[in-house]
Amino acid sequence: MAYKVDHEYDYLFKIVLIGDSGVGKSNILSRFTRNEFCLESKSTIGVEFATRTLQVEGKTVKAQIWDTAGQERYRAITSAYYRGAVGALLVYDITKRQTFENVHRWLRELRDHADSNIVIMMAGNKSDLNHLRAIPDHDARLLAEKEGLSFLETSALEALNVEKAFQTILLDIYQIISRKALAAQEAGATPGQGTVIKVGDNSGNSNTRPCCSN
Ligand SMILES: Nc1nc2c(ncn2[C@@H]2O[C@H](COP(=O)(O)OP(=O)(O)O)[C@@H](O)[C@H]2O)c(=O)[nH]1
Ligand SMILES: [Mg+2]
Repeated sequence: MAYKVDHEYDYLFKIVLIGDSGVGKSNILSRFTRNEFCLESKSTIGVEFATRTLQVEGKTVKAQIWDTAGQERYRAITSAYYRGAVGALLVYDITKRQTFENVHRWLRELRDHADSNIVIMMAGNKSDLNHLRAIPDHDARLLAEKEGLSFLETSALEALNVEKAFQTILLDIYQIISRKALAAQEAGATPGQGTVIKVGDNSGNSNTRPCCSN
């Protein structure tokens, strides 16, 4: 839940990371929340979520970003993962066509399990591997337009567009809820009531795993 009551932040938004195994979800998360990157994949040890607090339009927003523990490999992500999520970062690997083809599957999964108003950003990760590119930027752009998604190519390795991807999602979410709050006010809701956005379980703390510990 997010209430405008805590001095620590104005809003708490749950965002889920989805996409095929190996596309770089966990590294996007560690890049965004800890500015770290791991060369080896450690999909067996999963974090539940990690958080980062940042400013969006002058408000303090705590992004609570959920990562899988590799369940996507077995197509076994439960609906609890999506519950309360207001944003999703759907990641594919620009060097692996199959991960792009599977974007449709992930969109279906979101449609089945997530809130219908969820903000979705598609990210073509590993843009640093341009010489191995299998998906032209143009193809992804067309798909994003058709499906009504935002789109960016990212590199967790080179820290390219990771920040921008999350900033864009958070800004979109913020604008949607601001509009809703305004509409509620105009409809005569009691002034002074905080905007409440359900974002699932809020135990508050980031639950991180060691990455690249040596
Ligand atoms: N070159 C490159 N490799 C990446 C990038 N992001 C992740 N990787 C590598 O891809 C592999 C899978 O990454 P991981 O974050 O575990 O993917 P996940 O299964 O989607 O969580 C690891 O070996 C990472 O080092 C990137 O932006 N560029
Ligand atoms: Mg992972």
